[in-house]
Amino acid sequence: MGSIRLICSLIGVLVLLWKSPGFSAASRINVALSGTAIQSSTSSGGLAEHSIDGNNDPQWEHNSCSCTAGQARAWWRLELPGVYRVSEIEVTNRNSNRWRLNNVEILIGDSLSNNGNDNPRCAIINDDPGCLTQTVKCWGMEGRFINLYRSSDAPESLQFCEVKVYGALPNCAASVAKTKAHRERTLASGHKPQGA
Ligand SMILES: [Ca+2]
Repeated sequence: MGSIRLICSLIGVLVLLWKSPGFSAASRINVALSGTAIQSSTSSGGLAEHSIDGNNDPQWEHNSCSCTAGQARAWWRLELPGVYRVSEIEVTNRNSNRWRLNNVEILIGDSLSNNGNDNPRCAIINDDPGCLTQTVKCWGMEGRFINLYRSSDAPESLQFCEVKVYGALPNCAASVAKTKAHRERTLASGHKPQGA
């Protein structure tokens, strides 16, 4: 129990830091790095895990992009080590054949029904001509599984080079908030809080 409380406390501190002014995006934790990735099929050596290797390199030949076969309803799925409250997801496209990222849905949830492709949708993305890496806000949607999915029946390869996920374990965040509220009530009542 002690170690769980310590982990929750550390995550709570990170959440508070995250919300504090001046806390840069670069210092946030990309939780995708601790997950595992699979996809509907693999083509040309484009392994699913290439898109969670921490490398944004958009050049296909550098072996850091994932790629399915040309197929209808292609999907890629990230499994996180727990249920996370997801604030933002960054997706880095390839620097060629960029249109293949068009009409790709980002789904978040706990169900594996239809390979996770029935989970609630955070966004539909398209290639952004202005930048290879784009950020979508998911506003605290919760889930263990994050899918990138093209619902079209047209056979097409699903390709991209990196997916970064920013969020927190909701149970720990709730625990930290509950502890803080208890301490404030205790202080307001004039009693010295335990452990103070
Ligand atoms: Ca990569």
